[in-house]
Amino acid sequence: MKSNREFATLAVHAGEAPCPATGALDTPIYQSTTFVAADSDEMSAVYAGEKFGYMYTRYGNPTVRALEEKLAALEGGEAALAFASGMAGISSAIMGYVKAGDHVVATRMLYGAAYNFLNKKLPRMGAEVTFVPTARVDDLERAIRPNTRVIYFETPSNPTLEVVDIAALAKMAKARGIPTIMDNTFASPALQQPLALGVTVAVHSATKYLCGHGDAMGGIVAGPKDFISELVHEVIRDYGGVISPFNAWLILRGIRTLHLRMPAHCANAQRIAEFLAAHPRIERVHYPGLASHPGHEVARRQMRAFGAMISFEAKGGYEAGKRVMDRVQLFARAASLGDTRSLIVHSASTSHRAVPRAERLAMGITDGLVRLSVGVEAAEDLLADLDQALT
Ligand code: LCS
Repeated sequence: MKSNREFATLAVHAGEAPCPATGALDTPIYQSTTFVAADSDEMSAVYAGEKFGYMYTRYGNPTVRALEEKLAALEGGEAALAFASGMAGISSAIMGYVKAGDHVVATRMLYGAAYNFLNKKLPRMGAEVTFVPTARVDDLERAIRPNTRVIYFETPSNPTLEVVDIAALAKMAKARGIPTIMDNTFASPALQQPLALGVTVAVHSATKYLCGHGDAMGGIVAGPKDFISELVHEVIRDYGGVISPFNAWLILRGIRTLHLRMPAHCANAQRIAEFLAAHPRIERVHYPGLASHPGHEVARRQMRAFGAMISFEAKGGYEAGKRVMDRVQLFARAASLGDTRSLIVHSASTSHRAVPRAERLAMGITDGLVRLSVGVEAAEDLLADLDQALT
């Protein structure tokens, strides 16, 4: 849905309207698996797609629809589709394009499960994937083959915060007629608008900033109407990764404050990144908001603010990283991100413990790497917590 309204207005209103039957202002949770037709002709018309109507929640649900319309508006896409989780959305979006015999180009710096899907599941279906170890558009272009069907990437990336030049990559791919899929989870549409920069399809773990409160899983795919319609008919109906109406409602509620939460997250993150960069116990800080970050200039061009994910390397390697995670008192030792509460993980001993060390190091995940998801608490309290944990 394209609209001239400002982002904040869309975050509050898009996709939602008072219930015409009861006047309920908030979108009801249509906790129903099935919907009744007036007669056989009406049901037949709905099944045939000749008449709009709900039949069965895996095929569509009014609460889920509200979430999809809100996201289509926020991402500036023609349409959007909600899924049970970010991974349900990501795998479905990729399967929406790729078939046996096709080739995919992807950046190597990806969320682990997205990498595994591309690396392990797609080859089983007869497709090939080339992973490019840098964020450079030239390197991605060199990996293209005549049968490359899609380019998949993520920026800023999880957990090393690499930045890809979205407009440059989209332009190169478009010139070669190859669709692009971009994971916009770390930035959210409040900070970064991939479709406006030329990307074909934006995907999200709605579990993160969109929901914002760490209480519901969800995924979003936003892009061209034809593609979304194909996903509805060819992928979600048969693979079944549909979101529950209650989770869709929680995420809808979260999104209404996305434009208020993101600046607070980002302001805290900027202060923490600067504090860490000057700290004697820290080797290196990865945050696109620091002038020293290799992607800083590109991030400045394509992001409204630099996000609230930071990773840093504690001096002293594995044990030092683990110690910081063990000593924090306010940061929660937890996976996930995008919560109002600040979260911390030492990657090598937790999320990446199964990845062989050489492979992990090649991904930039050093022994001492610690990832922060900076919440919306008072910055002073977060800084004091990190300071006491480091010293
Ligand atoms: N994309 C990114 C960038 C992510 O960080 C995640 C999850 C996903 C997709 C998948 O979304 P989900 O299916 O979980 O909704 N990231 C997680 C993380 O860093 N720790 O735990 C989950």
